[in-house]
Amino acid sequence: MIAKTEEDFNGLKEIGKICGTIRDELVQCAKPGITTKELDEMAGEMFEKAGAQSAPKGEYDFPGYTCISINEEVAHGIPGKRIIQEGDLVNIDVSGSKNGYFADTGISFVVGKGDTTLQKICDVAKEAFDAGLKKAKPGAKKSALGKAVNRIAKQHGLTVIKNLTGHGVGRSIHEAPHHILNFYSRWDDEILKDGMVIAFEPFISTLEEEVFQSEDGWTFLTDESFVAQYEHTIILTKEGPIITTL
Ligand code: M2C
Ligand code: CO
Ligand code: CO
Repeated sequence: MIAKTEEDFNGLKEIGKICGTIRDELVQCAKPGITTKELDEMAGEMFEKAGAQSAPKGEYDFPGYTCISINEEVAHGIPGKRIIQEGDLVNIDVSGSKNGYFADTGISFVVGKGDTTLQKICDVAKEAFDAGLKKAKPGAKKSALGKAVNRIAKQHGLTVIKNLTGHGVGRSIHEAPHHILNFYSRWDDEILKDGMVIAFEPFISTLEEEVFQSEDGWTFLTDESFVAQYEHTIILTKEGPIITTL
C-alpha cells in the first residue's frame, strides 16, 4: 500500500508494535526444552489480548499463529511437537493485522551456544538488512535493495536465497510490490514511492541459493545449507524510513 493519511500511519504503527512485541517475547522464551507449539500458543494469546489477528492463520489458513522454523527449515515452519535444543538455528516470523492494517517481521537466532557459522549468517542477515535499508528511499530503484543484500553476502563468502523475497505489505500480508529480491536483476526496474510499505527480508545462506517445499505443503527446506532471515515492515518516506516493527 501507499500510506497517505494519519490514520494509515497510526494503523500501521499499531500492528507493527504488536507484531514486534510478540516476536521479542517468543525469542526470549525460545530456550532448550520448549516446543514450537508452546511458543506459538503464547503468540496466539498475545494476538488476542491486543485485539489483533494472525496473518498466516487469517489470510492463508496456516496451521499456526506464527511461522517457527528450525535448522533445515528456512521459513513457513509449522509450530508443533519439535523441541528446541541448545545450538539450534531458530527463525520466528510474526505477521498480523488489526483494523485492516498489516505488519510482518522475522528474525533468525541461535539458541544458547551454537556453531560460529550459524551466528555469522544471523549477523550477516542483519548487516544485509541495514545495507538495503540505506537504499530504501522514495525515488530509488527497488533493485538497489537486492544489490546491497547480495553484495554483503558475497563480502562474507555467503550466498542469498533467490526464490524467497520481500514484498509489499500494509492492507494485506503480501501485496504489490510483489518481489523484493535478494540480488540484483536488470529486469527489476520498479521505482520506490513515497509512502510505500514494504516487508524487507534478506535471506542469507551458507551455500544453496534455492529452497524447496516440504511434503507438508508449507515448510521451505534446504538440503545442505543453513539460512538466516531478518525482516521488518518499513514505510518509505522522504524524511527517512519508518520501521513499524522495531
Ligand atoms: O512473508 C513472509 O515473511 C511470512 C509469510 C507468512 S504466511 C504463511 N511472514 C515469508 C517468508 C518466507 C517466504 C515467504 N513469505
Ligand atoms: Co515474515
Ligand atoms: Co514477509
